[in-house]
Amino acid sequence: MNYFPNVPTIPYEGPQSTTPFAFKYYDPDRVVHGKPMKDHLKFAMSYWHTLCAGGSDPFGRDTMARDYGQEDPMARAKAKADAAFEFMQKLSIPYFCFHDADIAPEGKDFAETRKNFWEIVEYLEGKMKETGIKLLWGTANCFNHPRYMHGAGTSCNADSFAFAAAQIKNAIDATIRLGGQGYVFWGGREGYETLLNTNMELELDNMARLMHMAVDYARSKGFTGDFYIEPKPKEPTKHQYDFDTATAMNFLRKYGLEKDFKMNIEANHATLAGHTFQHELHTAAINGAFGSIDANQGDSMLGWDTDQFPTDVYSTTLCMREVIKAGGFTNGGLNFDAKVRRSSFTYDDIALAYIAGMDSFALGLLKAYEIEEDGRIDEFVRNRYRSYEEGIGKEIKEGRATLEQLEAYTLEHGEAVMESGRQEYLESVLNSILFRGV
Ligand code: XLS
Ligand code: NI
Ligand code: NI
Repeated sequence: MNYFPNVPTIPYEGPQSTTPFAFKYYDPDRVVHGKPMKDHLKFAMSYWHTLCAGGSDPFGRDTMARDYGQEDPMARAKAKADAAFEFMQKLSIPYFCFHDADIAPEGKDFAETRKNFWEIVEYLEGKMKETGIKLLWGTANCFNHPRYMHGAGTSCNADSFAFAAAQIKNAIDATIRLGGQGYVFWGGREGYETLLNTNMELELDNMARLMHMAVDYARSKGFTGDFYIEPKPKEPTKHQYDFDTATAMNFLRKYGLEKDFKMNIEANHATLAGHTFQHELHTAAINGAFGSIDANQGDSMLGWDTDQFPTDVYSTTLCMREVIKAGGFTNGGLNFDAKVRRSSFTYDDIALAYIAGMDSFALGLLKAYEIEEDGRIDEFVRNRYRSYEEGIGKEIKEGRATLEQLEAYTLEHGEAVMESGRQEYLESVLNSILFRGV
């Protein structure tokens, strides 16, 4: 069966190419700074948006056929897996990510759901062996079902908490079985609408208890990968507990989870929090928590999580600059947590969207290294802080200065002499590198 009949195996044709089904910048084996592009970028396909999402929104039903020609739910799940692997092979995508609920249908009770799930996990395992495609990370969908209307780990109802734990146990087992090096907690319903009905302290304590259980269990089963929190400030709940990286770091440190958890930063979640994508990546990196990336972009005109394919090359370049500075990915990668627009409803559109996203990050990678080689921006930043390299600045930086000493210094030296931050100049340097050759 061929689920993407018009989509060929996508070749690299170079920047001059006008072929829609060809990469213009992503050349998987091209060596960039000692490493093939594919190892720098570690692209992953999101099972949910790519194979499951049908295009519905609050005002309209699905626009896209996602039944893979099968009526029976288990037959459909297998056809969906076939489609997934056909797609990844054609696009040269080396990894995928999934929620338990993406891959297999829900049964009449948890026992049947679990049976369905494991049947498909085995099916995926076979496909992975056949193709060499790997699992980047796994997760459990603890937000869609009505039992999670009050939260999962932060639910007021202990049976909902228990159900979530049962799902998470199986999702961890599957992640380990399939060789995944990451396990994600995105706090879908972990937040609240009003303090009139909420015990925030208990909810947060319980969330931490669930995460500790997950870590203890996974480590006891030999999992050596990373756990990730995926921060998001709002949507679905008004106050999401994992608002942004700084908030999530505070939570991890309060509960002693910071050794096992890193961040999975999603671009659209960063912008919903009023931050840039770069800010979130940088905050994670300086806190030793740079982990993985959900690659997408929002729309500056819209205040919700549109999960669009990332095509803004400024953003992909600044992102890859952070990735390079953080030393590159270890267990993480670039997962396209992105979906085609409702009106881009054909199977071809999915491939065209991935090509656009992968090319944008490949270009971002090349441009990020050009920024580094150019050196002007890094040099400007270094020079801007030179007052901390000697004299009183050095005393401050090395922790020796006191308020009395600084008072005496100020009395002696008088007013500070200021220098420009040169933002506009630096933006023009960035443009000159991005559009070099015009
Ligand atoms: C939703 C999240 C979700 C996570 C995985 O906004 O991005 O897709 O990545 O649960
Ligand atoms: Ni995400
Ligand atoms: Ni999102």
